[in-house]
Amino acid sequence: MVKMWRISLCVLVVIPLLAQALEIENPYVRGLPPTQRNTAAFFTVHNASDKAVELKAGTSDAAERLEIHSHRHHDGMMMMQEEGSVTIGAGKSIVFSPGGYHLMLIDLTRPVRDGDEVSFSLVADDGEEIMVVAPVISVLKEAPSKHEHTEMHP
Ligand SMILES: [Cu+2]
Repeated sequence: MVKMWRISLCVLVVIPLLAQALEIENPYVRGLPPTQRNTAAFFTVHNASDKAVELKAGTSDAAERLEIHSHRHHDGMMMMQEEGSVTIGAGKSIVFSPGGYHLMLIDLTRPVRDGDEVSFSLVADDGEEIMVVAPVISVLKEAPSKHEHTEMHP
């Protein structure tokens, strides 16, 4: 009984700490042919806290490194550009989606096929690491994007 009590106390204490300020919704990783060395992850990140949070790329079990990228129009072309971080205002969301912000998985360490799972993380400015497990969805199943044809990378 003592053990039981300890466990339930633990649950009571831990849950409020796990009520993260940041919520990752609808994550997925783009599945590409195995010849591709890089791919991208997409998701919506919501900041439920009352202060802005700065997010940086963390690590992944499927890539050597991660970078946050955005797309910019430059001389009529869509170019992608590395962002050191993104800041999400209090109560706000940022959508990572094809043609916009995305988390690049660079130098894949294993194939990422449709139906696989990939984990990746994001790191908040307070040092908290947010772990995400995302399904891989083939690029062929992705909803068409009006920017798709001008993207400079997979
Ligand atoms: Cu990119």
